[in-house]
Parts: sequence; structure tokens; C-alpha cells
Amino acid sequence: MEKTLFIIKPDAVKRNRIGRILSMVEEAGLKIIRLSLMHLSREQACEFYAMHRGKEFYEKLVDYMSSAPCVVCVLEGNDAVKLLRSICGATDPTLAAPGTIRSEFGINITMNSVHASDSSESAKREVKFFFPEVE
Ligand code: 3AN
Repeated sequence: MEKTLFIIKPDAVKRNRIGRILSMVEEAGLKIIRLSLMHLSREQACEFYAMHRGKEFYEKLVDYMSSAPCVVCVLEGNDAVKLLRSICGATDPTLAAPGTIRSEFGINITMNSVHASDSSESAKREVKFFFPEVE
């Protein structure tokens, strides 16, 4: 079993899409083992996205992620990182495959509704960042 971090971003939370998005996650066979509604501070968003520091979209991204509440979850399942990335779809919602979360709900490349860890190393770091008690 593998764990991964999943975030429903402010655009989707504001538009009451939490339930529909979590249904897609559960229907894919992933188990929700932690779930919390959190309003990230700017400092938390900066640290969480530290690997993007210096990129042209970084400031916009951290402003956006700290603008309103998110739903932060730890998901568990077989090949959870890869499975979750596949149901989220491409970063840019206009390029995301039909039926994926970002294709259904994303507004643009910043307001793309969800975050999913991109590797098992990132997943370990990201799970620990929000839920340090999870093994
Ligand atoms: P993903 O979330 O698909 O792994 P990353 O890690 O490359 O994508 O980017 C993290 C977040 O940064 C994305 N979810 C998106 O919100 C934002 N982002 C990435 N690339 C761009 C871009 N070119 N312009 C604006 N925002 C971007």
C-alpha cells in the first residue's frame, strides 16, 4: 500500500465541488485516511511549494493557495501516487483528458482544482508536512 497527498484547492472548495471530487477519488479505489479543511498561511504555501521558488508563477501560486480554505487529504491504495495523478489529469485543465478531475472542474493552470503528489518521495515529504503523525 502506498500513501499520497491530495489537496482540493480553493477554486473547487469555493464552488462546492468537494463532494463530487472526493467521490471520484473513492470510486477510483483510493482510501481517505486523513482529511482536513485548512486555510493555509502564506508561509505554509511558500514552504509547501518551495521547489517552484524562482519560477514566474510562484508568487501567484502561493497567493492563490493561501487565499481561501483547501481540503487536504492523505490517500492510500495500490500504486496510489500514479493512480491519483492519472485521475487528476494534466496540470493545464485545457490539456487534461476527458473524465479527469481537472478536465471536469479546473478553471485554468493556476486554479486547477486539485494537487496530487508527483512521486513517492514527494508524497512522503508532503504527507509529513501536513500530517507529521502519519507513518
Ligand atoms: P502538478 O500540480 O500537475 O504536479 P506542478 O507541480 O508543475 O504541477 O505545479 C504546481 C502548481 O503550480 C500547479 N498545480 C499549478 O497550480 C501551478 N502551475 C504550474 N505551472 C504553471 C504555469 N505555467 N502557470 C501558472 N501556474 C502553474
